[in-house]
Formats: sequence, C-alpha cells, structure tokens
Amino acid sequence: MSRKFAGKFITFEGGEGVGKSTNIQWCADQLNEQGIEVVVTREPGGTPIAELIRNKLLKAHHPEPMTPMAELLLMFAARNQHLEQVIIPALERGAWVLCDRFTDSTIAYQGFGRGLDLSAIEQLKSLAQGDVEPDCTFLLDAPVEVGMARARGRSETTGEATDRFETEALAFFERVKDGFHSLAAMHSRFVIVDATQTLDDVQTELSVRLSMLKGD
Ligand code: Z5A
Repeated sequence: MSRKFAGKFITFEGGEGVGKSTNIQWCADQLNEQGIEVVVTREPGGTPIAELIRNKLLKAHHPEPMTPMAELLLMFAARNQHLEQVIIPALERGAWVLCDRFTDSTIAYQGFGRGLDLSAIEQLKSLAQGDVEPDCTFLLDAPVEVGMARARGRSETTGEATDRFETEALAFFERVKDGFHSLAAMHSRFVIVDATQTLDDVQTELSVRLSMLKGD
C-alpha cells in the first residue's frame, strides 16, 4: 500500500530528449494558474547533496570506470535525500510534486539497461523509498532515434556537454525503452503519451490527465 498525502506526486519518464523537461514546466504553469502550489524537481538531484551526487553520476569521464552497482547505490542515495528533504515535505503540505524521472528510471536504466538484478533493485527501492509511490507516471514514448535527435538539436543550441549516459550504444537505450514498457504494463499509475505528436497534441493529452487527477 502506498502512502496517501495531501498533495499529488507525478513523475515524468522516458528516454533522452522525449520532452520531459519541456512538458513538466508546461504542466507546472497550468497547475499554478489554477492556484495549485507546484514543486518541479528532478532525479538524480533536487537537493544540494543529491545534485552533488548527480554531478558524479553524469560526469562523462572519471579516472576509473564507475561500476554498475556503485551507479545504482548512488541513484538511491540521491533519491532518499531528495524524498526526505523535498518530496515528502511538499506532498505533506499539499503541494503537487512534478518530478523529472524517479525509480522507474532506475529499473529501466540500471535494471534493463545495465542488467543489474531486478530483485536487488526492489530491495533497495523499499529501503530508500519506503511506501512512497507516484500517483501518476507519464511515460513520454518515442523511438530512441527521435529522442536522441531532439536532444542533439537542443545541445547544439545550448552548448551543453555530453553526459556519461549519452555515451552508451543504441542497444542500451533500446533495452531501457523495453524496461519502461514492461513497467507500464505492470502498473496502472502509468499513462503512455505518444511523444512523437506535436507539442500541442502532447500537452492537450497531459491537460486532460491533469484534470482527471484534480478530480474536475
Ligand atoms: N538515470 C538513471 O540511469 N537512473 C535513474 O534512476 C535516474 C536517471 C533518475 C539524467 O538525464 C540521466 O540519468 C538519464 C538517465 C539517468 N540519462 N539518459 N539518457 P536527464 O534526466 O538530465 O536528461 P535526459 O533524460 O537525457 O533528458 P533530456 O535530454 O533533458 O530530455 P527531455 O527533458 O526528455 O527533453 P526536453 O529537453 O524537454 O526536449 C528535448 C528537445 O525536444 C527540446 O528542444 C524540445 O523543445 C524538443 N521537443 C520536446 N517535445 C517535442 C515535440 N513533441 N515535438 C518536437 N520537439 C519537441
């Protein structure tokens, strides 16, 4: 049984470049206009300590390779800090938390992508996360190549550096995508949104779902 809060916990998942950041900000603006307090945050990260961990996780080059298990443990260390410092207090006071990635990313990337044992991930999940689960998870779904091309387009404009995950091969991202689809088939909180649609169409779909969550 997941814990009930005054606020709603909504996560945005999917591969690189599918539009998570763009649509989170759009959803936050919609909810703010309706007088709802919204906290927009991301994983790994979301607090000073968790952002330090994020820097290590995403840094493309280290003097030694990061082991998959170290990567997994760091994801959960950052998550526990984020939950205790930001997510739970916000949900308790009635805010809606919109989070760019959460534990489904760990199962997809470290489980399906890296091949780490899924039952070990579940054990860590229950230690780090307890009974906190998202109320709704939007899975923005697009072929890997579409997301990669969009992310490339964005980094050409912003000049952002390549991170450690972006150096992985296509097959890795295909396994990650399969992971997200398996999770969506298992959990009713998932809403799959076709992210190849125009941004307007994606946002019309999100708006309908947000109204349902609000109980309109
Ligand atoms: N990771 C992990 O391994 N395990 C974990 O537990 C967690 C994370 C929590 C964090 O990267 C990395 O950490 C991630 C997984 C790993 N690595 N990968 N891959 P991140 O979350 O910071 O970055 P990202 O996931 O790679 O996302 P992104 O590149 O920031 O993309 P996005 O937020 O999904 O997309 P966007 O920036 O909103 O949109 C990209 C561009 O497309 C932009 O120019 C938009 O204007 C455009 N766009 C968006 N939607 C559309 C539509 N519908 N049509 C046309 N253009 C669009």
